[in-house]
Amino acid sequence: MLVGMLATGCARPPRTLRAAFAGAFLVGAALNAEQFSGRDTLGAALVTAQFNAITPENALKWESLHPRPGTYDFTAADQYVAFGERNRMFIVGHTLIWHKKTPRWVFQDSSGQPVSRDTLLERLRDHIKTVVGRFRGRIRGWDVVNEALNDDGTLRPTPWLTIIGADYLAQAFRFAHQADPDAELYYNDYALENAPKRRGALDLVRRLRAEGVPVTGVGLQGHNRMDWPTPAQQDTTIAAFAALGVRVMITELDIDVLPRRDRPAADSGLPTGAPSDLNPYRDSLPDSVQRALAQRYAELFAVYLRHAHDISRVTFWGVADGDSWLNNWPMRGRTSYPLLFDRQRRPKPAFDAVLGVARR
Ligand code: 9MR
Repeated sequence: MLVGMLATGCARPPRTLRAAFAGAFLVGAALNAEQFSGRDTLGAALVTAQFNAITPENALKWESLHPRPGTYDFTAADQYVAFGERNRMFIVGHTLIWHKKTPRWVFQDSSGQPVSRDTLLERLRDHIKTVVGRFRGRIRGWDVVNEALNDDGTLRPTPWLTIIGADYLAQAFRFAHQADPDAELYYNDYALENAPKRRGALDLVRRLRAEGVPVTGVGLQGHNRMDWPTPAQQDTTIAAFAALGVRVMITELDIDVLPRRDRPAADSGLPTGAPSDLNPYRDSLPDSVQRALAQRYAELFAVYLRHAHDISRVTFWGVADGDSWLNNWPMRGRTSYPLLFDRQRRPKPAFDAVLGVARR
């Protein structure tokens, strides 16, 4: 009977994201050390069942890998890559250049003065050669430059820009290409769905490619809200980058259901136990919001699927709600619900809604 059902196509449709979107795009998740070390057994099991691509949430940032001059620590990075290889996953590296999580020494000499352009370029070359070279042929795609743009589309005034100059991006991509000629190399940023920043990123990537710089993909991070971006903005953005001839990826997907108003400083926490309109769902998510989140995920996945030809991967920024950075942003101590699996690692209605899109 069962065999007959399978043969006639009446068997139950896939219950995993990786199977549901096979043939369309990879579905990935950002992993923390608890997951890729296997200490979080439930989390690790969910990852291997559901996903076929992984990104290290923090383990490959400069500060984690290269905390002091000449000192590299690959303990966590090696474990991350081994996890991906054991489970035959597409392994992403994140990230080579960022204005955050880069130790101060990188930009300073021994007396605390800014280093010269040549010194900083040499430090960058050494870092990229060492890190990308170590995982050559194993890490298949790198976020080479992360978040280099301001909201208005101009280059963000980071020490990379002020010390090296605007060609720091081209240099980073070239160093990465030398270290692993087969790796895909990405520019990754958030809020590219907003027109001014999108224009800046399109110009940047177009210019780099015209100069022969090996940029092969663009990562749209996808830190979304319930009302932003609209499906139309998402659609236009994917189409615009695809038209440049690069791979497009959704690289850090989540949807924030919590209110954003009256934003205190990022490092401030909520008073514990305080009733707060900034933390409205401390105990659970009301059904109405749960349904709205499911609907919103379905709406976005419908756009991704329409662009399956241009999109190579959709990666969630975390596995289950309890893991998400959004519990601590823009202030610490909130209870956030941005992903497809709840705090007990059970699938939420949003998970079924996303699978439903694949079946349409
Ligand atoms: O989720 C990450 C969080 O655990 C870190 O504390 C933070 C700083 O390193 O970075 C978070 O990930 C960011 C990613 O690396 C780049 N895009 C924005 C992500 C969310 O802040």
